[in-house]
Amino acid sequence: MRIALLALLPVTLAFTVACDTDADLDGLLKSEELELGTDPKNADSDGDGIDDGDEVLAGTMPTEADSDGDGFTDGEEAINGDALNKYHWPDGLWADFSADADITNPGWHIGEQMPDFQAKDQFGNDVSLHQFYGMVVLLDFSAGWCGPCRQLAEDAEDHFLNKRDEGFVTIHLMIQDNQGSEPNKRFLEDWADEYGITFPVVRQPGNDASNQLSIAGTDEGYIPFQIVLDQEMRIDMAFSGVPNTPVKQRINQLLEQ
Ligand SMILES: [Ca+2]
Ligand SMILES: [Ca+2]
Ligand SMILES: [Ca+2]
Ligand SMILES: [Ca+2]
Repeated sequence: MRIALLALLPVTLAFTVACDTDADLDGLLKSEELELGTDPKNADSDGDGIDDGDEVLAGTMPTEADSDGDGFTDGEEAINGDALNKYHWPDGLWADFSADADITNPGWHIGEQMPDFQAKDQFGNDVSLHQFYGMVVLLDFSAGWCGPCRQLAEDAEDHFLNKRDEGFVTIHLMIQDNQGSEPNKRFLEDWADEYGITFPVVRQPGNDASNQLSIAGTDEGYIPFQIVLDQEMRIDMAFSGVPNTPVKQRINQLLEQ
């Protein structure tokens, strides 16, 4: 009897090892997949375009297509987004956090929450201010003919890239083109190209947001004019002039809060 049991043992072990395989070729054994909650028969369990094993290596969630909750799948973020940062999106696309917006004190004065407004971006797509709710926003009112505006634009992209992963976005709202007319899509493209800009460069036909700020007296009537919005869309600071060091200092403070 004892002899028979010993003879069986290697056979049982071999059977167990043979079962714990990587049948879907995603780099994870069946036992590992069962522990993770992934499907051992499907290499890409959450259907985001990245295999389960690669997700484990990258630190993203193999059971959640959009690991950081910014609306873009891990696969969509693979080329030039960041699948682990909700404020870092694929180039040319903006997240939409407008569903989070909690506006109880709307208005155009300092301390009030800036009402939402629609605009067109440099790609011809619609974008709205409240898409960036929960982030610190630098809203820059500029025009093509305005030399000091161009001076500020020189380092705008660097500033954006340095701070965006902390929850910061810049928006250039172009109120006029080089000739003082309402800007068109082509002008926005040229502005973005000239300064290497990857954040939203937008136009608002009728310039209602700019007009409302003037009526409220928040805007002193000349550009470059910049507004800092806190994470709750409150108009925290208004500033005209170059350089805009106080604006950058205030943005740093808000991001640290
Ligand atoms: Ca597997
Ligand atoms: Ca996946
Ligand atoms: Ca994502
Ligand atoms: Ca992201």
